[in-house]
Formats: sequence, structure tokens, C-alpha cells
Amino acid sequence: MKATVYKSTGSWYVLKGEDGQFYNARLKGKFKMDEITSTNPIAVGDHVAFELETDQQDAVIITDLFPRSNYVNRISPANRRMHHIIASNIDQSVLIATIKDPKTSTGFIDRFLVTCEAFHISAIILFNKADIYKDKERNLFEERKDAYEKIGYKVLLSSVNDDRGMDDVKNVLQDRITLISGHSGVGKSSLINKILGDSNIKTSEVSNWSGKGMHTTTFAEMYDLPFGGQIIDTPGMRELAIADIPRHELAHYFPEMRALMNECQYNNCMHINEPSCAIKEAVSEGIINEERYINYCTILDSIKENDWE
Ligand SMILES: Nc1nc2c(ncn2[C@@H]2O[C@H](COP(=O)(O)OP(=O)(O)O)[C@@H](O)[C@H]2O)c(=O)[nH]1
Ligand SMILES: [Mg+2]
Ligand SMILES: [Zn+2]
Repeated sequence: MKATVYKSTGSWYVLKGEDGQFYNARLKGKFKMDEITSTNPIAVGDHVAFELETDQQDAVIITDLFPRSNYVNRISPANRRMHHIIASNIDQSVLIATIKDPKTSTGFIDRFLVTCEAFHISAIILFNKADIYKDKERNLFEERKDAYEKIGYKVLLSSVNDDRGMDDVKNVLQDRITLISGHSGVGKSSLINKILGDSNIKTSEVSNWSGKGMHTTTFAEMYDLPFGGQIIDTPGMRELAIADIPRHELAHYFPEMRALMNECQYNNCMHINEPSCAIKEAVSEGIINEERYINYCTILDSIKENDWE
């Protein structure tokens, strides 16, 4: 039978079969891994085949992995040459951000956007906690919204407390598979609980066995939305694998730079100190947002430190 992986801890899995049932699963002993640089063979979102007959009473056996349309990964903390695949077969990614309590920096937002560009996943920025914004925060939100919409990103405003923007959020999520990220305190759990409502049976409740006592909250997990579609929650995951991007490619992942970089005098221009740089000119003319450019420089620096060239 075919199934989708809803949860993965690295040693055991929760699948949803084509029959709509949830199954605890393990990998076949000799599971062939295509990607030798990956620390995990199976990730949330994967389409797999499984067999029911098994000597283990409590689990089905995953026998095959179907090709992924895309995936997101991050560098393994234990081994920088290895990757951990966080999720696969994703339609879009939503970053939950806030203007206040806590403040999400544009640096963090831009790193998220660059990562989505690199993985070819469309990105949406959702500013939460609208109920606590006063004039100052509202103005800053409008400024951010204008800046990001101008370069092609969808920006939403929501409040879990007073339900503001909840219809927009549902519209964006409906019938799609969405990876949700955001740093802690922005209301990720609150928002997810609100969207899922009571109707949702959390997949984690299916498995009351070997997973016990594991720190399952650090693993990504997929949930069915009551109005169609799925979300993938990524608890404890701050950032994706930005260090994988070679320095000379970084500007490609800033859409407003990508549009202009052919006009730089040097075709290997890094847009830092080079003469006749179309990007720097656009920044000084206010065509490219200065903060975005500064964040580009900061990310570029961090790649240098990571020694990926
Ligand atoms: N004022 C306000 N507080 C919120 C909102 N959403 C979440 N919170 C609060 O923010 C804190 C962090 O929320 P939580 O969902 O745990 O954030 P997470 O760390 O991103 O999962 C909690 O005290 C929530 O009650 C909101 O829309 N408005
Ligand atoms: Mg949380
Ligand atoms: Zn340039």
C-alpha cells in the first residue's frame, strides 16, 4: 500500500495510508538510501510503500520511497558535511513573524526567504499578534508589507487572540501542503492549534509505544487541516540550510537583485566593492530596499565564515 509520512523520529514513523488509516512503521532492514549525504532516509511528507505482514506486531514495514518533488534540509549539527531532511513534497512555506513581543528581525525573515528561493518553494510571511500592535508597530508592519509585496512575497496579518486575518490564513493554507516555521514565542503553536481546531486527531496520539520518552517535539510533523490541505510543523527548528548556498549564487535568491544583476559591469560581481554595480546603484536610488541589501551583505559574510567555497 502507498502512504504519506506524517511523522518521523529517525527510527520509527507514522504513516497515513491511502485507506486513510494511520500506521506505526519501521524501515526495512536493508533500506536503500540514494542520498549518502543525508542522515535520515525518510522524512515527513515522503510518499512511501509499505507492507503489512511483519514479525513485529506493532509496526508495518516501509519498503520503498517514491521520488520527491522537492525537500528542505539543514546541515546536521553533528557533521557539517551531512544533511538532515526536514520535509519533502511541499507546496509552500509560511514564516510566522511578529513586529513586537518578540520582534522578528528582517535579517531572520530574509534568511528564510533566501532559503525558500533556493529550495524553489514559494514563501509567505505571516505577522501575528496584530492585537498588540499600536500605531508604531502598525506603521512598521505596513512598511514591511509594502517592501516584501513589492518584490513578490505574500504578506498576511493575524491575531490568534481576536481572530483577525484568520480567513486569509485559511485561504492561503487550504488544499496545499505548507511548511510552517518561525522562532519561538511568535505564536506558532497557538496559531496551529486554532487552525486545526478540536476536530483534528494529532498523529502523535496514534503511537503509544517505542517512541515513548523520546523528544518527539524536535521532529517535524504533518497535520491534516479540517478545511483541506496539510501543514507541517517544525518545532525547535530555527533555520534551514543557508550555508549550502555558494557565495556567488546568493544574489540569485534575492528576486530584486536577480532582476538587475545582468546590468553590473562584471559578470562575477558580488555587489560589494565592484565599480559600476547595478545593485549598489539601485540601493542608493531607493529602488532596492537598503535593509534587504544590508541583510544580503550579512548573509554573504556568514557564508564566508562557513568556508563553503
Ligand atoms: N497578544 C497575542 N498573544 C499571542 C498571540 N498568539 C500567541 N500569543 C501568545 O504568545 C505566547 C507564545 O505563544 P506560542 O504559541 O507558545 O508560541 P510559539 O513558541 O511560536 O509556539 C503565548 O503566551 C501565547 O498566548 C496573538 O495573536 N496575540
Ligand atoms: Mg510552540
Ligand atoms: Zn553588482
